[in-house]
Amino acid sequence: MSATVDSLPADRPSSSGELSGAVSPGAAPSSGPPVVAVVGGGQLARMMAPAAGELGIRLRVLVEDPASSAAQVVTDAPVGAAWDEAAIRSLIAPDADRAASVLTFEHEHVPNALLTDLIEHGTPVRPGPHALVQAQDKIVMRQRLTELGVPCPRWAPLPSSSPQEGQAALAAFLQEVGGEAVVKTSRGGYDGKGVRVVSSADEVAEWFAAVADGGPQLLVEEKVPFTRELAALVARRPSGEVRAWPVVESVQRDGVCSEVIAPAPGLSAELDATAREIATTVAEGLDVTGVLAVEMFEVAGPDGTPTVLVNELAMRPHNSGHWTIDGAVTSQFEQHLRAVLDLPLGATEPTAAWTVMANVLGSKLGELTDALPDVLAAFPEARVNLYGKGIRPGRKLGHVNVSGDDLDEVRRRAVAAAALLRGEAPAGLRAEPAPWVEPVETTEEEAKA
Ligand code: AIR
Repeated sequence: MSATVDSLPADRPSSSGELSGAVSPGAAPSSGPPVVAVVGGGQLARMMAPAAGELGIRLRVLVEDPASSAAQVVTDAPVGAAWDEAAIRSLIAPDADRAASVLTFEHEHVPNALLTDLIEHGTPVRPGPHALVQAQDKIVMRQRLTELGVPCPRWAPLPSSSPQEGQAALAAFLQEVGGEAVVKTSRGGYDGKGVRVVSSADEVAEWFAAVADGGPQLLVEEKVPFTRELAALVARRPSGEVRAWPVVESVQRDGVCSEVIAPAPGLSAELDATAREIATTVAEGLDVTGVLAVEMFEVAGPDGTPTVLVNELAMRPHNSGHWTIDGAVTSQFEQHLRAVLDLPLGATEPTAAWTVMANVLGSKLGELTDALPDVLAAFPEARVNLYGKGIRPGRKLGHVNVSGDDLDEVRRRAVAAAALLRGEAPAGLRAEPAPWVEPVETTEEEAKA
């Protein structure tokens, strides 16, 4: 069987007499470090690698392509598709001696029937398929959240019996909510894909046609008049421990997250606690293990006091938590590894008054690293994280974290650094030193060089 956390080796003298957790020559593989198998080779798997390295945990990542983001930094990265049963079985146990301790994911597009079978045959799968289905299917998610009493926008599943019936139900919902609503595909969408704001049922005619062809069912939600978007991030381990990070504000552009401000400015302690409680209720109610991101709308309640409605769930590290890499005691990537291995969770307190994360969405540059000389010179305090991905318009290619005491300044600099990486140079940028960075004296010769 796999090396479970229970069978982790205690420190013991190695043959050289030193204390070591390393596998001694000839030791049974089960006494080696835990191996976390991850399905998906994008940036989220890539960002697990530094945390795994620090904790001495091995990562084995199923990548779509040998050049994918995670394959560039993880040495054990077999190539295969997330829907390919043989590839996932081989990821878990390439041979009898190298069984993974646990299987986890960096996206939700995985076959649930296989996961159930793996669990029945003794492989821990975290989060489990009974939880994951709520992040894969928005209708299942809305039904369950409604049962749990979690506040959600008004919603309805759209019948898939025929395009006419579906369109009629959508027209009735539009009338009920007053003209505009959001139609979503129940499965397969992310980052603004599979989501459309409509004011007439004709605007998604081709989606209804796709449903008739066997495509995923549709649902409709009221278009919430939100004041801003928030995200509550928690981690839960199988033995029940849950930890929540401070609630953040996420700024979206064209349906894609462009910035995250941690903690959410001006959020009352009450609403921060409410949002964390909702995320904890969801994690416990859905039996989520690992990191759970709960995206929320902040809306004015009946008496004008701000309150929240749940928008989406993600059961994996999430874009709204990238700030934790540089702005919290424990990053979401380390916490996810701890949680899926059922290790004690780390502290979630912020390490700075403010951290702002700015995404690099697409770039005019041929190669992002070409901007490093400029961006690192102009923003020595910035934590730049590039994902090694091919450049496409709007694609998440990297992010920048900046922390500090002055929110306006922190935000301005994170956004400006991300702009440089997108190949857009704000005028006069290089002339501006960071206000909190001591200017370095340069000699005349150095200045000329
Ligand atoms: N991802 C997963 N769900 C949502 C997002 N953004 C991350 C994962 C996945 C990658 O984005 O890391 O592998 C896919 O990015 P792209 O740009 O290829 O679509």
